[in-house]
Amino acid sequence: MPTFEYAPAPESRAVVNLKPSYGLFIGGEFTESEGGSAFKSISPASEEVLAEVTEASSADVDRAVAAARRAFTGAWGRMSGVDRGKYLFRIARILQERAREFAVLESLDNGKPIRESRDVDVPLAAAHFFYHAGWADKLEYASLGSNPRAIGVVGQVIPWNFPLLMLAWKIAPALAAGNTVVLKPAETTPLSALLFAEVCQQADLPAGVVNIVTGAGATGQAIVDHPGIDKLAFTGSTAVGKMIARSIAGTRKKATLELGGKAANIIFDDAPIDQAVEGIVNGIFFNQGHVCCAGSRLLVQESIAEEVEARLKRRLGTLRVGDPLDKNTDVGAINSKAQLERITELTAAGEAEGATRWSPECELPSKGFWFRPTVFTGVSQGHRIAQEEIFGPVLSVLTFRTPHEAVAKANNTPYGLSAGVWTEKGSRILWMADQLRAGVVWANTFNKFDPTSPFGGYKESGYGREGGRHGLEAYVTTGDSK
Ligand code: TAP
Repeated sequence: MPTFEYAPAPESRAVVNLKPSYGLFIGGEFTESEGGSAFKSISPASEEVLAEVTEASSADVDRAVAAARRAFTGAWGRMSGVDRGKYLFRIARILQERAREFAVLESLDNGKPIRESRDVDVPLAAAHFFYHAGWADKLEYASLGSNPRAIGVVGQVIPWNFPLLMLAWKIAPALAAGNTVVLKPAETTPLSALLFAEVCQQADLPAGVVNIVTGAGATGQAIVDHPGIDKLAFTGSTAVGKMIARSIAGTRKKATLELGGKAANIIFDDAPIDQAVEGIVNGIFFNQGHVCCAGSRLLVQESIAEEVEARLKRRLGTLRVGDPLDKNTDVGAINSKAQLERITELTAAGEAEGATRWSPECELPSKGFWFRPTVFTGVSQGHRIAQEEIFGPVLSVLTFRTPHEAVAKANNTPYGLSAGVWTEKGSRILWMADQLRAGVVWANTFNKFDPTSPFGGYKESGYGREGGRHGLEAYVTTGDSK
């Protein structure tokens, strides 16, 4: 396979002031670990070490929970909603002011194209803080139940695919409702959370309201198991979500779990095909397919299958894979070696099970973790690539004849997070939305996100919603639920 030497553009790097090493953010300050160690965060596009990051020990998690408790029983807990809202507005504005820095850092640490971090991740993260700032003084008008108020100290564990955005989904509603937070970012993408800690300092957020503890799974487990945590919010794999549900069974901890997905993107024969092809590309190749709601299964009506496949392949030939910091890049790096291995293993299984594999010709950088956009045709419902979450730039194509068959195939996975429907018929959209067992159904579009709109899954995609009034509900207790 042809390769080329990848060197990140130095001028874009210059906007980020990376420190050689980062401590933990506890009680409003960056501190050293008590007995923990350190790990390196690397750029998945070049394998260059970006910074050394602290691996929090359980003693560090203890300190973070204690700091969060002090803030909750102290200044933050007593603060009016109006004043809490001012802090959230301030954070939102600082995120906007430092948008370029955040976008470059996110692309460096995660590998996603700068066009996406600049136009999606960072603006949406700011939008979440703006939106929730507005709720902070209106909780009693949100139909959340009688006397809605904060739950207490919230433990939050997030994945690596949208590091800053997942942080915003978690922290903004928690703070709007008056809670305090201990958050752990994923091991491979801790840097934007640490930059966010600087934003908290810049906004003068009272000490201990937000605490960031970096580390791997063991640090996450220490948060989950900590008796001082009142509520947990987890986004990640279904496997870890199940372990967490088992860990907290029988405790007083409330939890919301946002887990995996295997969405169907369903194209009917009356759909505008060029638009649908763009929707398919966006559905699975946005963020290298590292998206829980990615349209990883294309269900296309049999009568147009050949035409859609031909146009899709033509379009894929125009995608640019490479330097995440280049504004023309469409598909960036795979986030980690481990994830690349998982994608490689599952795609090999797709071939072994008899599906036909296709990728456009493209050069890949010689260093870093890369995977060519890949399409499998001739996929059967029982194939692993039709059932398991690949979490990479890999599309499995299946066909259907009737709407009932489309629904049956779309619902035939353990997951139920999202789906897309492409058709001119409004009545069919409504019928499909009713029949599809998916928390989000997009019509004639895909991967659209908005802070006002609740997001979450059915079945093994988890429980609880994030975003909108429904998302806020997970962060309050009411007169009826002490
Ligand atoms: P996971 O491996 O589950 O990791 C998620 C987070 O949990 C990471 O911070 C991870 O730490 C931590 N963790 C690992 N083991 C843990 C344990 N035993 N106890 C507590 N925390 C633990 O998922 P991932 O690979 O980062 O992310 C990909 C998955 O997230 C996909 O399945 C994707 O669908 C899902 N996801 C879902 C959504 C929604 S909204 N439903 C959104 C984005 C992603 P380390 O990374 O440091 O190991």
